[in-house]
Amino acid sequence: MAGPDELTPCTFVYKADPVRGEEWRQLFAELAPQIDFRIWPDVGDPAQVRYLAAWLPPDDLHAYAGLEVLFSVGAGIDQFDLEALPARLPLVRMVEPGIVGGMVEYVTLAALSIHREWQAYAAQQRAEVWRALRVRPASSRRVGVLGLGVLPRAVLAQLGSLGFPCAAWSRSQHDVDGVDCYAGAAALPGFLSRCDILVCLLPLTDDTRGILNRELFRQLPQGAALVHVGRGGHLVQDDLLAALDEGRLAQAVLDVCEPEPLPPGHALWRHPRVMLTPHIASMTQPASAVRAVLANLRRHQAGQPLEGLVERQRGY
Ligand code: NDP
Ligand code: OXD
Repeated sequence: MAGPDELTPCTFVYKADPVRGEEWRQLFAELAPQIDFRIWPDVGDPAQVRYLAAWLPPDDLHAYAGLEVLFSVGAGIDQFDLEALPARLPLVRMVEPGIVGGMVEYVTLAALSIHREWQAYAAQQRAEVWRALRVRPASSRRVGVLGLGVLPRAVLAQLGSLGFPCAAWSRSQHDVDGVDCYAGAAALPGFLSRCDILVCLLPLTDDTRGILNRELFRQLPQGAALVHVGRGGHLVQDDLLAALDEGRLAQAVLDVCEPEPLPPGHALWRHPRVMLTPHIASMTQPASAVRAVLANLRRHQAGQPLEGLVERQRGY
C-alpha cells in the first residue's frame, strides 16, 4: 500500500475530448511522471490499465481485466450503463473546483438575468422602447434548487450572498446554513410553492427522469422561471412549452435538452421566452481535474475512501 503522498507507477487511460486530453497528458507528466498516461485508443495492453477516465467506456471494457477504478470525466454519470459495468468496479464522478466554479457562474448569470428582466430589456431594445420596469430587491425573489449536492451547495452560497432567499430539495434531509432544506417527495409541493426561480441540478436517475413536468410546473408560483442545468431527460419539453404559453412560467433558461443537439426547427430554438445554451453551463477544467484525480489515486492506493464514489443502487 502506498503512503499518503506517493503514487506507484501504473497505467492511466484517458478517453474523452482529445484536445483536453493533451492538457491532461502535460499535467500528468508534470505532477505524476511515474504514471504511464495514455490517450485512448493508444492504450497498449488493456489488461495492464489500472485506471480509466472516460465520458463513455470503451466497447471492449471486458479486456481491461486489471482495471481498478473508472472515473467519469464529468460530474454526471447517467451516460454510463451501470448494469453493463462490472459490479466490482468503483465508478467515481468528477468532483473538482473548476466544474463547481463554472456552474456557480452560469446559474448566477441566469438568476440575475431573470431577476433584472434582461430578456424583457432585450425585446424592448429590439423594438426601440425606452421603458423602465420596477426594480425588485433580491430579497423578494425566492430561489430554490432541486438537488443539494456539490454543485447546488456552491450555487446557493453565491445566490445567498446576493440576497436571494434560498431553499433546496434533496432525497435525504440536510442542514445548510442560510438554506431552507426540504427533503423527500412529501416535501416537494411546499418547496415548489416558494420558488420564484427554480434551478434543476439533480442527477438523472430512474427517480428523477421527467420530474420537470406539467404537474411540477403547476405547483410553482404563477410567473415563476426555470433554470435547467441538470440533464435533458429531467424535462418534459412539451409540458414546458405549454407552461410558458399558458403564462404559468414566465421564462426558462435551458442548458440541456433531449436530444442534444436539439433538432432543427424545434419550438425551443425560437421561443421568445427561452434562452438556450449548448450544454456549457460548466466544464471539467484539466488543471484542477487532474489534481483532483491524482488526489483520488493517492486515496485509492492508500486504501482510503474515494471522493465522488457513485452508489450504484442510488444511481448517483
Ligand atoms: P451530487 O451527486 O453531489 O448531488 C446530487 C443531489 O441530488 C443530492 O443532493 C441528492 O440528494 C439529490 N437527489 C438525487 N436523487 C434525488 C431524488 N430522487 N429526489 C431528491 N433529490 C435527489 O451531484 P452534483 O451536485 O455534483 O451534480 C448534479 C448534476 O448536475 C449532475 O448529475 C449533472 O446531471 C449536472 N451537471 C450539469 C452540468 C452542465 O454543464 N449542464 C455540469 C455538471 C453537472 P441527497 O443529498 O439526499 O443524496
Ligand atoms: C457533467 C457535464 O456532468 O458536463 O460534468 O454535464
